[in-house]
Amino acid sequence: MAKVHIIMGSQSDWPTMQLATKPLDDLGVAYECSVVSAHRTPQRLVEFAENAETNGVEVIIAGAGGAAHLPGMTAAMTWIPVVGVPVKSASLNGLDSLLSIVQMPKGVAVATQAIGTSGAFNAGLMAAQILAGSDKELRERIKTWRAKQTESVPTNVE
Ligand code: RP5
Repeated sequence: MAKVHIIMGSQSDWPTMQLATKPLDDLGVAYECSVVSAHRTPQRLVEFAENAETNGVEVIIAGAGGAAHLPGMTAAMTWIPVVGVPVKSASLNGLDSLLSIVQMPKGVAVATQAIGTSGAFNAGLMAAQILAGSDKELRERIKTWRAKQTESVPTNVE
């Protein structure tokens, strides 16, 4: 099974969460994606979190919007690192999602990213960086990827 699992609260989160797959594809990191809702499918969440270690998952990316309890509840049920993505919501532009995800109580950690597509992209990058701690080849690919990004930024304003 893939070491990275991307979960999201709804199919409607996919246009945002698919950005997380971009750096993973670029860096050759395998992943799986599922809809798991803390509110609408709570039992699916329990099963996912309880079986994640057995299934070989090493990093979980969890995105949700509004009352975004998915990342925190997942983190509550597993020691596996959870990277949280606040999905932009219709009513409050994702500020509700951000605060729901970032304000974790001491003792249960979620690595919260920025609201929306930047956060989703960086969640993929963060997952790769976590895995790179024990994967030298991936580490080198990340260094190359970062160097290319740096080179792509022009000095001159056109
Ligand atoms: C959350 O509610 C989901 O993560 C999504 O961002 C939001 C709205 O879901 P839908 O009503 O579009 O399914 O649980």
